[in-house]
Amino acid sequence: AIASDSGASAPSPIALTNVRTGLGADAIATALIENLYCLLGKLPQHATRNDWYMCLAYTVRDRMMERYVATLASITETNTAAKAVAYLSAEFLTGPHLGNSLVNLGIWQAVEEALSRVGQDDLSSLLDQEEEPGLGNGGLGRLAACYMDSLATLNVPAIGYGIRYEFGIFDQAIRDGWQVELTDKWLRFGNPWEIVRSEITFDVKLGGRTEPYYDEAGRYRMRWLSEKVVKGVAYDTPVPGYRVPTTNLLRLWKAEAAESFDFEAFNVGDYYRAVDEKIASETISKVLYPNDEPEAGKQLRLAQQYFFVSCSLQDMIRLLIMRGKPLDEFHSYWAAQLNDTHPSIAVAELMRLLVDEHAMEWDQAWAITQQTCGYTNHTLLAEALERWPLPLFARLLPRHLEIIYEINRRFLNDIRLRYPGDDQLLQRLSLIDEAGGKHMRMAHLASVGSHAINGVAALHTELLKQTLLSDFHRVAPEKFFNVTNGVTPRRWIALSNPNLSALITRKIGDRWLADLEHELEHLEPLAIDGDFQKEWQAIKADNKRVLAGLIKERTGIIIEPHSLFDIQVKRLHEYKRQHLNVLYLVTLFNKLRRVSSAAEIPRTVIFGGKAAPGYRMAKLIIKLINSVAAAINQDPVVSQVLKVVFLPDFNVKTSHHVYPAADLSEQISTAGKEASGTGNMKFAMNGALTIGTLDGANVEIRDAVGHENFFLFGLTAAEVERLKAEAYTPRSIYDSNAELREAIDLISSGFFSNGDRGLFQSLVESLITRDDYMLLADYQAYVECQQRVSQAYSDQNAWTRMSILNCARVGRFSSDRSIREYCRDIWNVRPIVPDER
Ligand code: B1H
Repeated sequence: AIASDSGASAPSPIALTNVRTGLGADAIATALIENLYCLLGKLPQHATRNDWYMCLAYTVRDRMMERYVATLASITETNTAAKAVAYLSAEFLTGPHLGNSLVNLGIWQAVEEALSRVGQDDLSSLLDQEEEPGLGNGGLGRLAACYMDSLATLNVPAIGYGIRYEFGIFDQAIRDGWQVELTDKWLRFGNPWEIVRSEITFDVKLGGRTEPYYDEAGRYRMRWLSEKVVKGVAYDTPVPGYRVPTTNLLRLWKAEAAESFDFEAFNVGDYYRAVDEKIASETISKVLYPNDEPEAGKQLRLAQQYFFVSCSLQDMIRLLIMRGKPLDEFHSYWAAQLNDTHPSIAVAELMRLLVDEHAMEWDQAWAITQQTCGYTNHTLLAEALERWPLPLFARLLPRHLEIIYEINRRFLNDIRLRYPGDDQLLQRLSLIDEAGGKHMRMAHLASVGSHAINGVAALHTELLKQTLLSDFHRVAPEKFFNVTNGVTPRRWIALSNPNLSALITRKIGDRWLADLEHELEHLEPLAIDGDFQKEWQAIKADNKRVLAGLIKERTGIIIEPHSLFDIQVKRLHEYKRQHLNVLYLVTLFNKLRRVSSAAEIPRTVIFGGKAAPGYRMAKLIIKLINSVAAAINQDPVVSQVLKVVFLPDFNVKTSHHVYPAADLSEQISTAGKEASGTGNMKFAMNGALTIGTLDGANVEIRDAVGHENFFLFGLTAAEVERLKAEAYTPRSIYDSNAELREAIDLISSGFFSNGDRGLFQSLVESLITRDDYMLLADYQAYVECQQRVSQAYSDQNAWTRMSILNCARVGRFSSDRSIREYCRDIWNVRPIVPDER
């Protein structure tokens, strides 16, 4: 039976061949014309490209509804035992929906055929119409989207809960070599993928004070008299699994005024104040914070977090009650995963809902909260750890502050019993940092309130246990798990690299996209097959031509498709060391100006990525890349063998063309700093070789593909720490390495900045005097490793063999594997088989 989300029983299932559901070309063609007419009010002869995109999107969405409704029923109906996952994340970087939906529903060809029947021959131009929802900064938000794809594909019922930002991550333009930020108006032409659930709304209180009272049973209780209330409205986007009956949902909350008019103000004639209130409420879901680090002390950021967490938990309780289950079984029906600390206020909010709103005893509420929550840590960087100044926290969430004090009191008392007299330990574990101005430590709240804590790659989890959360590891080692990140092969191979996908299917059958872990390795024997190598090379060459076309269109730079495509795409950050890559480029430039370049392997070095608007050094690195690129590209000799490109506005959509075109993947972070990385996996799946440090998931990728098929360089995490402890002096490296000095001096000289010697001075200074990220320590090893890359590339057959092996051996980096591990180790959830519905 199919039930609606409102709990009412629905009419019997609609026939599969209905014009709104049929998956064949006939039904789709009819539906296109009908939707164009009924939803957009257009006849085919008047339809614009965007009209066609919109009616195609609606037509595809229609085709998900039956599975969507049925999946939802499995978590709303009484008599179902299925435990569901609530993935709580401040970011979901889904990327465009259309192409992915066609892949997952298996209707790509039917849609192409239907389009040609209605006179539209160019599916790719319609795919291009879609404005991507940029509701995330980078890896963390994209991981959440990959996990939603895998949850659905594995038939695990799940809801992704987050924020429907009106403005996502900014669009990046490059002017005079500098990054310029433009607002992302992704909703400008409407969003055909979402369904607004005007009836699913929750009130969220903010500010004010608390007050004790005695309830009817004479129990001493607390109530929260808030200063204001905002309303969250649910916007649902279906998430179809890959060729399975499950279609999950992404439920994003939009903030609205609790009352669209403040009638009291209106009645006393203060119409403008009434409207102001409305605007203030809507501000909460207005814009994504564009930093890949927390915004220190920003009240709005905390309000965003609390807003979406409160709506989500209230919704989860509503759904449980709808299923006819008692509240004390909450944890048997929900596993809530906290994607970093951004949703960690969930620990206190669930306690508040259970204790204050539903009158549950503290101990029982605490047991439920801990059993429900799991916490994923994504970074060890000190500056990326969320801490809220207590006064700010108290002002916005006075009741939660009390609850957290009580959680802390009980937690520390328990520690006192187990470790008598260790006051230092208590201070280090406390949820409150008492040093300086008092702060709330959100990673501690998440750790105490969860039954499981995980890092995102083996090395990262080890470091997490040894450093950031070592005390928590000491007092509760059983809570710790590793779940190495993964990426969905549906988007990152099938959709982005259709030709490679077709080749793989021709050779090993079509099961690999649903079982990458076990199937992809069947490619291995083909690595030495000459004919297969030729086909592999031809596809890579095609993909490089496509990217070359895109680069010409976006930057005007003409690149040589036969050159080695050496690519570094990721957020700009000093620890990711894009400027180490630049130091190598300047070194190469110096060398090529001196000696004949004839012997050099031609390279195109491509950068892409956004810098946080307030991160000055990251923006300066973008300027440096563009300045060095300009000098190299206009040098008549050097540009014969070397071109450098900064591809503006790197996002999910652009990235579809980037990963498949790479020969070399740059993963060169300072060891110990990149928690996992996920771009490293996308590149390898598409046959790029990696040049990288022993950091994040690189370690596991290298083990998987074979050490001989990976270009390793640089210090290990342990060596970095040791060197730091021994008083690292970058200047002595600068003094003793002539090539390095020449490169740095050329940057200082003003050569790349029209004689302006001041422009890059702060960057050069930081390298020579502090070099927090150890570029100079790794410089020589990197340059030499790049020489090994060039040599290896000169033997195309050997390179192709390594490329095939890289792809064939990275099956375990599918997000399906990651999600299976979360299900088994952390969530204790099982797939629902279709006939259980
Ligand atoms: C990652 C973040 C992050 N780690 C704060 N931490 C943010 C922190 O808006 N904020 O405040 C946003 C993002 N993002 C990344 O997560 C890691 O750097 C990558 O190494 C990792 O692959 C990715 C997914 O686990």
